[in-house]
Amino acid sequence: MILNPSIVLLVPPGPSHYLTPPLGLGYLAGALKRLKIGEVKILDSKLLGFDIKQIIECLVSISPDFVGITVFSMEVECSRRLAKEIRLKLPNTCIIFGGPHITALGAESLSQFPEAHALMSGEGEKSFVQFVRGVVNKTSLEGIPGLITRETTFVPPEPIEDLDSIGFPDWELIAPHTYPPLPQGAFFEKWPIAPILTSRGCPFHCSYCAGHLTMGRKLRFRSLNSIFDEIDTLFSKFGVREFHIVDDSFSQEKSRVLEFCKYFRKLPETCSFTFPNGLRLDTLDREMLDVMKKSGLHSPTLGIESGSQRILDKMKKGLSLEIIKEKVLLMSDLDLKPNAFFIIGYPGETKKDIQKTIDFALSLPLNRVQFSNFLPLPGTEITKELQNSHNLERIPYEALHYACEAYTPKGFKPGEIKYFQRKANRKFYMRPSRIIELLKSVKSFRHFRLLLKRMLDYAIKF
Ligand code: B12
Ligand code: SF4
Repeated sequence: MILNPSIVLLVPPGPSHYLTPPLGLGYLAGALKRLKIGEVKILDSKLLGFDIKQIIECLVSISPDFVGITVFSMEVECSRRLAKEIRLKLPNTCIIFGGPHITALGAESLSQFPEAHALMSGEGEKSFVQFVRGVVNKTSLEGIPGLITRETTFVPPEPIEDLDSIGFPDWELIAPHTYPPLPQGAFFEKWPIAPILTSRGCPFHCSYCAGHLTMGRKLRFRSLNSIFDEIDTLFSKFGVREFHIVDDSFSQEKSRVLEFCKYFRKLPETCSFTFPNGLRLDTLDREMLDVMKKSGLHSPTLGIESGSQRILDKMKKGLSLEIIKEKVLLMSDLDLKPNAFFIIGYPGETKKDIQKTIDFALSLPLNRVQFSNFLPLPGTEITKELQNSHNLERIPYEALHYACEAYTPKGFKPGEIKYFQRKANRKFYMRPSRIIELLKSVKSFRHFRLLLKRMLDYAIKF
């Protein structure tokens, strides 16, 4: 029996430019720590700039009993190679995969990861603890929600109803100040930054979104006390001054938002917060936005997605162009400097629709935008539709990244969607007002260097 198992939770290398503390692994480490299970380490190979060889060297020096790897769909290939190497060099280490890709594919991903001993679908805080305990104590692994192995019967994952019961991420292991000043969205007001999750789930049905696969459609809230405790810890122990709320649906309950702001304003030093993943527009009103602005909100990102009503309807976005315009103008009026996400190349889209999206983006007082190419993410409604209608023979996992053309809609030549993406970016950013604003948003020489490096990398790779 292993008395005090050594557990390494690992972020695999990958093509993404994003570098933020891995909240999911932080939560898993927090759950293990609270129950005093094992010696846990988080190895963020993106942060360390490690390739597979360096990861293996590091793992060999630790010789862990368990390696838990988080996988996004675009990282399947390198995660598979990584597992192969781990199995070769550390044959006694138990390898388990989890994260959005595993959750989307379920048991189907067993064949993608033949070296894995187990996979975990859904939220992992409770089930991963049960799994580690089961392996360590050599007890049955049957009945653990979300666990996928070649030997056990699959029981679907169970959403964690009482979010307070799982506590916080283990921030010691993903300390915000160790991450470079290049968060999601690349710009910020204050530093250091911590991502924070105040709720899980989203009741909407956007057809391209995979969020509900892990977090479900039912909104589950943490108590305000628990959120404030975490903010206090991050503020006083880790010096965090900006909070990036990564909820899928933060603004759904107005009274909760107002309470959150009331507390946030009382922090001993002025702090800022924002929503880098997208804030639902229809739930926002002037009072809420005004209070959020006075409490430290800056440049929230909005999920606008399209300037064509026809495409918005196809996406099941539940938003009209009029509402979008009204809310963006309201935000601009309050000097909130909104940013926005747009999707280019959605199935069924025409060149006219794309032009409408570009024109719409240019017509709005937006601060920054991201034009992403449409990603047929596994398990989403639109991907299933494409598969069922034989319009997507194979999901190109390695291309499931906003900069790649992972899908070319009918009526377009391969590469044309990328061309429109570049055109949209050029049209938006090559305006004096945007260039000045971007330059004004650079915080330091280090920030400038990192931005430049990312831009060059982007130009070379994509
Ligand atoms: C915040 C966020 C980001 C952040 C941080 C991501 C990170 N590394 O944590 C940033 C900005 C970096 C990001 C980037 C991208 N993202 Co993102 N992101 C999210 C978002 C909104 C929340 C993720 C989060 O923090 N959740 C909270 C934590 C607690 O949950 P979690 O990370 O899923 O972890 C839990 C479980 O998955 C599981 N688990 C996770 N790992 C492991 C490992 C083991 C061993 C076990 C047992 C369990 C386990 O247990 C954890 C605790 O419950 C989700 C939407 C959503 N609702 O899930 C999209 C989402 C995960 N992102 C998505 C995508 C596509 C991307 C990008 C590829 C998009 C792009 N622009 O190109 C990039 C690239 C990411 C990368 N790998 O570098 C997709 C993923 C789909 C897929 N099949 O891969 C999602 C689902 C959104 C969508 N579009 O539908 N993202
Ligand atoms: S895109 Fe946003 S609003 Fe739509 S279902 Fe996903 S998380 Fe919810």
